[in-house]
Amino acid sequence: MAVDIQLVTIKHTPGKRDTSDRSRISKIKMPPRSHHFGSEPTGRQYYRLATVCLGILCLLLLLITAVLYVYYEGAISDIEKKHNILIKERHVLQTNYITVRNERDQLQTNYSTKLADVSQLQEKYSSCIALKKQEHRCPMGWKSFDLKCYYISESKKNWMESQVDCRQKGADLVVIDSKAEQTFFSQYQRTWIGLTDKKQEGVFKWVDGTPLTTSYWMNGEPNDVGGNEDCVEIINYSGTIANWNDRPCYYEEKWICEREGLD
Ligand code: 2F8
Ligand code: CA
Repeated sequence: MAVDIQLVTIKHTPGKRDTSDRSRISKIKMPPRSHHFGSEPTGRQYYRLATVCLGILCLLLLLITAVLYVYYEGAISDIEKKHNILIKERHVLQTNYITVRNERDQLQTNYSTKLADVSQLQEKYSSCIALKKQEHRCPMGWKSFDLKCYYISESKKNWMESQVDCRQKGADLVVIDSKAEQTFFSQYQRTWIGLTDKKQEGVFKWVDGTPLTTSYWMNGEPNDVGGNEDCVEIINYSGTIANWNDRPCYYEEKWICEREGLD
């Protein structure tokens, strides 16, 4: 702080009192006590200024803190809302995933079943085609069974005439040499088959000369009633597979012829 001092020259003569000294000293200019605009601030004014600045700073800090609090409070609330929405979406997705997985398992099971069905149908189709081909290999009006052709008569003849008719057709009375064949013909009643013991009583032979190995006699047969029963019929009264009976050859019955398929 500069003090404006006006220097005044005082001549002092010893022994002589200069009465004008006081008036002269009073002429020394002192700086003004109060600060006016444009002049240098005092210490107190500095303190006041600093206090005001600190107050403003505190207010600013308070304001910034409040703004940041409001801002982050809103942001956190938004994040929480989004988090809750995501949790719900995840739950929905998990439920959908389980549903889709179950549907997939069901479809796989259905697919396997259908695949098995298709395989079964293909097998049936193949056997149908084979049967159809086989049917084409039999003459008109003949039945096809297991690669052979069979004629089942509508009229009735005795056993010998039946065999003659079969021969005329290029066949013989049926020779039953499998269970399937016997089962197939069990549906017919009182029908001549190609089995006889005419040549030797009690020794049954097929018309092609082969001996009888597997037989399907009805219970109690053959009994050769009256000593005259040399020809064999399917009687089928019992409804079982064992349905052969020996009977006198002169009886007139339906008959079954058997022959190979056509080439
Ligand atoms: O027609 C002859 C026939 O008569 C009976 O059957 C209906 C005999 N059955 C019994 O005696 C059980 C057959 O053996 C015989 O061939
Ligand atoms: Ca008999």
